[in-house]
Amino acid sequence: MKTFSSSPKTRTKGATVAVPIIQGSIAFWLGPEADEWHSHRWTAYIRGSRNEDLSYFIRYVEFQLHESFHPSKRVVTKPPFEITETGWGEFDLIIRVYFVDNLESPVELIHPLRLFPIPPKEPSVEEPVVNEHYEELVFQDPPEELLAILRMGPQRTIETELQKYFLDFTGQEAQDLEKIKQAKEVIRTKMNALNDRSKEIDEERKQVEEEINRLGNL
Ligand code: SLL
Repeated sequence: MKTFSSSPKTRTKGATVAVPIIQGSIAFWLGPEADEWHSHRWTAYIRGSRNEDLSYFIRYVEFQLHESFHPSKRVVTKPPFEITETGWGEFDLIIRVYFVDNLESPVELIHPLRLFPIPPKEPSVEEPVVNEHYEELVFQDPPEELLAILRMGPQRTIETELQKYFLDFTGQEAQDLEKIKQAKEVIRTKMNALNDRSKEIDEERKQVEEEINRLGNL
């Protein structure tokens, strides 16, 4: 979870908005005939969890690639926020998300580009390697205008050629809530155990005190 907040200038008070986003990459093996330095074609991206157009609150996205790519920094100012390249190796992409409101500091995400399936299996030109992660951008006390934009939400969804490979994160929010519920249960159980232990210790202390008194009276 990325939490950040804006300059104090135009902050709202007590407003928190979380926007789910997906960072991902999809890589195709280009087959046995392909040039060994360009064995894969891959696309890395930021997308909405329901393929919403994110440009309502994202101004642009900067993709920082491995230095073997020229140029290694790519800026995408329009949705879909994605870049496509060919290459041979895996590396961590740095993805910087800049917001429509300049007061809001950019957020940096690290995306591990994956070209080879885990666990390893025979390469296939049909089946790409999909690596997607769910993230939540949490805006705390955003500027008035941004708050209004965030509350209004996305105005449209976008379609891309790769969307048939996207993973389904629509259940993620429900899953997060379930995890919180389970965590609360674990904490409750531990609290009960601590309370029991604390009562035992009180009891032991009482016994020791009684013993000391008894010895003192001898
Ligand atoms: C590795 N640490 O050794 C990584 C580096 C770099 C991948 C991977 C460049 C392609 C090009 C490319 O694929 N770099 O030159 O256009 O696995």
